[in-house]
Amino acid sequence: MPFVERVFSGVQPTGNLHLGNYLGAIVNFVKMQETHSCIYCVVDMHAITQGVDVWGGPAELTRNTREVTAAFIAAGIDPKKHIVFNQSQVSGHAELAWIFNCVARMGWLGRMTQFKEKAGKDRENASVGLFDYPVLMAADILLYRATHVPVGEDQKQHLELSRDIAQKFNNDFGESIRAQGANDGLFFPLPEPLITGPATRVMSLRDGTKKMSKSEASDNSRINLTDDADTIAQKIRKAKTDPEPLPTEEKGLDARPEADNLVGIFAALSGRSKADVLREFGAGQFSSFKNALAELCVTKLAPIAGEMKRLVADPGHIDAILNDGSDRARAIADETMKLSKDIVGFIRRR
Ligand code: AQP
Repeated sequence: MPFVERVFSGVQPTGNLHLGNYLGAIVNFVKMQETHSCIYCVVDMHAITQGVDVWGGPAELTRNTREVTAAFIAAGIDPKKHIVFNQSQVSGHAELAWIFNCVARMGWLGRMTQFKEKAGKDRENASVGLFDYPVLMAADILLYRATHVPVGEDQKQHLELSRDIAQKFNNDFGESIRAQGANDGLFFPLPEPLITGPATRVMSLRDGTKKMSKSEASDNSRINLTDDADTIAQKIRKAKTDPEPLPTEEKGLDARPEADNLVGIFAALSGRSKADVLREFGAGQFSSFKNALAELCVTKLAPIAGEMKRLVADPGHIDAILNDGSDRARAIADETMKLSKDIVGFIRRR
């Protein structure tokens, strides 16, 4: 493949960052830094795709943008070695999204399950932005010609759409791409999703069949990254379980979504396999397992919460990190936009 390997991923500043975001995405962001050049984005333009009553208005958006940035850094992302920035500071995201709007097909977007879930029955009233969300996401990734995208399992379908858009752009403009000097006619890579680890889909603590989510009304359904030790312990103690003791083998978790979820969380936080966790806790009561899980959660998350608190207390410092990251992101994005415009045939100032 002619592309330099590069990682891109994003998190929406929509409040209530939770254990699912952490284990499904942020932990992998941190890991990828060791082997790749990484770009991590606070996707504030995605955050406004639902009604203002949902995302909370300007002050809330600003606060949440700083909080996600703080979470990235507190979790171990290095904004000097890699790039951390907020999406709206780089206009290329919107510009490339427009070109991709003209490449993507209505039918492709109509199949996106996240839109169907979020729009619900009242589709006529959903914003155009919510429908178009996956096209903007493709632009986010391909603006940096990123090759690898660490995400939770819920984003798999959107990643497939990004690949379809990249492929159709390469096909539609193949001749023009070759005329720009790319002999193989490939301008955009087909980005690969990295959906790894034992917690790619962390489920609600109240219902093991539903994804842990920022927007779920019950705060007891999730562990927020900002929760204190007592709140974490209380939420784990209250987590829904079934009356059976834990199984001794992994296949015993089949058809037991709540037990499977809690064992998966334990495994992910401790860096062990589910089988290994069951070797220690299998056949025991949930109460003792829950005590151990609460302790583990507090040990892993309390330092992150403490560091986030320290960081958000200094908004000037956070904004400086975002400004610096945006400048470096823009330098890469401008190059892609310049070439994309030439490929499409837009006249630009030279
Ligand atoms: N429950 C989850 N388990 C594993 N990974 C998850 N992610 C989200 N929820 C889980 C991953 O976190 C990253 C950032 O997500 P996002 O903020 O961009 O979007 P989201 O999926 O909308 O987050 P929520 O919590 O699910 O919000 P709502 O309530 O609006 O639906 C992504 O990589 C995502 O896969």
